Formats: sequence, structure tokens, C-alpha cells
Amino acid sequence: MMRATEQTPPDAGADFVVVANRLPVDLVREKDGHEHWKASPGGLVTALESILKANHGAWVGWPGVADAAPDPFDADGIRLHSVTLSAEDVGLYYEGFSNGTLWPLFHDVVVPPEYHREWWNAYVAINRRFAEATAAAAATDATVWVQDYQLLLVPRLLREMRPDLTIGFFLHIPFPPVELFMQLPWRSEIVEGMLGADLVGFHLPGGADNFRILAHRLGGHPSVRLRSTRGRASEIRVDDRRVRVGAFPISIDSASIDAAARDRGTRARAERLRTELGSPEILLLGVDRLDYTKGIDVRLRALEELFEEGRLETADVTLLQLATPSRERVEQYQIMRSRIEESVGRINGSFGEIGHPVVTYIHRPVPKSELTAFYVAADVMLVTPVRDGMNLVAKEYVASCTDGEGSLVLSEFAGAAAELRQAYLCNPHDLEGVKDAIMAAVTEAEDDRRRRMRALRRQVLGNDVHAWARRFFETLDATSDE
Ligand code: ADQ
Repeated sequence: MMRATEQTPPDAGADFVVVANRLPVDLVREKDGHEHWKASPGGLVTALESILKANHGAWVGWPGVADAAPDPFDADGIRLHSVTLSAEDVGLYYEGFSNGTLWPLFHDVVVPPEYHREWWNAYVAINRRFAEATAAAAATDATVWVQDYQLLLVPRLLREMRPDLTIGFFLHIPFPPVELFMQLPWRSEIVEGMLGADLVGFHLPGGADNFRILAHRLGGHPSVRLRSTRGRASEIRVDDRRVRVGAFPISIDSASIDAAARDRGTRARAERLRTELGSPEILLLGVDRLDYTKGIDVRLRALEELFEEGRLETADVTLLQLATPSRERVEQYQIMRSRIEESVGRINGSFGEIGHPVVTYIHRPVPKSELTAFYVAADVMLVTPVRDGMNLVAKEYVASCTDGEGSLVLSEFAGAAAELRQAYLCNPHDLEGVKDAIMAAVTEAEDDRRRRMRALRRQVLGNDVHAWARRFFETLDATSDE
């Protein structure tokens, strides 16, 4: 990887800069052909909004449309700087290296990662483009927070361009075991890229441990040394710098979801929804991006067998599965989508009645307010990923169970399982175990179910996304002060 050249800070840069693959906006095209940018509030925006506004904050990212090159503009009080990507860039850097190589590799190789040099070359070039845009947007001594697996090289590139900056990096997906990571032809470059940050954060201590070992083996600096854990994050010495490494489990805006779930309109919508679904005795719910890591197939197979074995009565039970379209041009996603849709068809063909499918499948995104009503309506939430960094859906469901009713079936392979110990935990590779967890969630005595939900709600309401961001920044500040 070529070294980047040092740059002079801009005169009027931002003191705090978030760098993420996507800007928090969508391009909206009106019926009359008029186009405009609309803020798309995700979890990260919610977490960082107050810090961004209080610190002349800026956000650097791709606006989500090939070749779009808007000048810097403001959305909801945040300055947005676009990184322009051509359709070819998107194919190679985003769909290719990010989602065809890193995503499956970091999710325990659930589908085979592909290693292509042209994908890698594009990834390097585009990471450099993000680093340059950030260097141009950040004021002297600013703090920069780089997000996720699409930008693993940015911390180092940015440090070479702008040694004055304090740089944090957070990975939203799992960091894989050493033996799997070692498959990557560009493993040293990736680890060195991440080591450019002052603080490298993961959801779980396991990911942080994997990274520490790899940094030691592949860091490429003769002086990479590990120090014993102190407090929240342990440190790695890279030449004369210290890099902190730690676990920061992300969360949700629990209070606002709790409030939305208590809203009268939401509750009325939840009631109507149950009626529209044929007033089932038990409503099971799945909410996912349509992704092969999410284990939608696992829960469909479990349900099919429970029906076949007569452990669940089809007259009593309905599954509502919401699956947001995702990465539709990546081949593995097309294969998975047709498999899932085939299963839904098979289950309804075998067990549904006219006017009463046992699985209702919606392949569209749902507005947030509607989603909360779905959570409120559900009796049992099924979260069965084969691998997931955290899984916010599990936490959103818990925050929506304001009356203390509702059961969460949760895969042990979701990061959320480390905190949500009172869920009905299951191993998604053990189909009998998944079936037993669903049955326990459906049949356990009400007192026990409520006791579990109380514990889950204490966890989720007591640890929200604001606390997550605060913990990360306090640790980052402490690192740069030293
Ligand atoms: P994701 O893989 O996208 O995130 P998740 O954490 O569940 O997974 O977040 C999905 C978000 O999209 C949730 O806020 C959910 O409400 C929303 N969503 C999902 N399906 C939807 C639908 N049909 N309609 C509307 N909204 C829908 C990545 C990692 C996760 C990690 C997060 C945050 O893969 O492991 O938890 O980042 O770090």
C-alpha cells in the first residue's frame, strides 16, 4: 500500500467528523421528477446527533447513488461531505470486496468469501478517497470516528495525511477468529490499516481478543507489543504510539422506542395488525435485512418441523416475516432469497388454508412507526442468526414490550446474546435446540416469561446507544490525552 502524503488542515474544518460508507441521507425523486436529499435517521445518527451538533460536526460518506457528487450540504444541522462513487466503484469496492470478501469472511465463512485482486485494488483506492475527503473536512486536532468494515484502511491512511487528528474506529460486525482471518491475502494491510486508529472498538471482548492476537502477529511494526488489560480497553504499542483495543457493545435509543410502543396509535395499529393476520393465538415475528447470516432459513425449517410433528397447531400460529431487500446484486443474496421464498411457498402450500397462510412474508422495508407496532403485536420474536455482530432487532423488540409480555428467542451467535442472557437462547446449528427454544417461548408459564422479560428490559433500558457513544468517546479522549 502506498503511503499517503501529509495534508494541511482546512481553515474552517469540523472538530468532530464521522466517516461511514453511507451518508445518513437518501435521494428522493418526486412524481414531477424533482429530486432532493432526505435525512434517513439510522441508529448511528441518533447516537451521535448531539455530539455532532455541539461540535461543528461533519459526516463523510457515499450518498448512495452512483456518480452523485453534491457539494457539501446540511441535513438536520449536520454538514455532509459526499464521496463520489461510480457504478464500477460500487461493484468492486462495495458489492465486491466489502460484501463478497469481508462480510462472509468476518461472519465465520458462512458462505465462501471470494478473493479478487481487482476488488482489493478498488477497496484500497476508495478507502484513500474517503481518507482524503475526511482530511479535507477535519479541523486541526479534530476527532474522527471511522465506522465499519468498508473502511478498514482509512485509520492508517488518515493518520499519514493528518497526524494531528485523534482517530477512533468501530467495527459493527464480528471480528473473526485468527485461523479464518489468516485466509485473507491482504491480512497484514488490513490489520495495519486498523492500527492507524488511537482506539479500535468491537462489540464483544472476543473480537477485541482476536484483533490483539493478529496485531501482534501481523502488525508489521517491529515494536508492536501487547500490554496487559487495564480498565475498559487494553493497549497495543505500535512504534511510539499506543493503540487502545476494547469492547463497546452497541445499543438502541431505548427510551424513544419504549415511548413509541406506549403510544395509543401504535397500540391500536398493533391490534389491527393481529386482526388482519386472522387473530392468531400466537403471533411469531421475524424482522431482518434479507441476509444469509440472519438465519431466516433456520427459523422456517424449525417451524415447518414443529408443524409436521404436530407440536404446533397451524390453526393457532402465524409467522410474520419482514425481510428488507439488501445487496440484491450480490450473487449469494440472490441464491438465498430464492431459497427462502421457496420455503415460504412450501410451508404455506402444506399447512396454510385458503385466506389463512401460516407464514406472511413481506419483502419490503417497513416505516419505523409501523415496525414498532409489529413488535408490540408479536407474542414471540425469532432472532436466529448464524452470526451477527450485535443484532439491534432483538433489543428493539425488548424495548417495545412495555407491558412485560412477549418472549425473545435469540441465537447464541448474535452479539446481543452476551447481554440478553434471559432470552430463550439457542444454537442455530442445532435444529432440535431451536425448536425446543421456540416451544419453551410459547408454552412456558406466564410468570416465568414475565420474569425473563423484566430482566431483559432492565438490560436494554439501562444501556442505550447514548451510553455506548459516551463510553467510546471517554476512552478515546483518555487515549489521546495520554
Ligand atoms: P444489520 O446487519 O443491518 O447491522 P441489525 O443490528 O439487526 O442488523 O440492524 C438492523 C436495523 O434495520 C434495525 O434497526 C431494524 O429495525 C431495521 N430493520 C430490519 N429489518 C427491517 C424492515 N423489514 N423494515 C424496517 N426496518 C428494518 C449491522 C450488524 C449488526 C449490528 C448493527 C449495529 O450486522 O450485527 O447490530 O450493524 O452495529
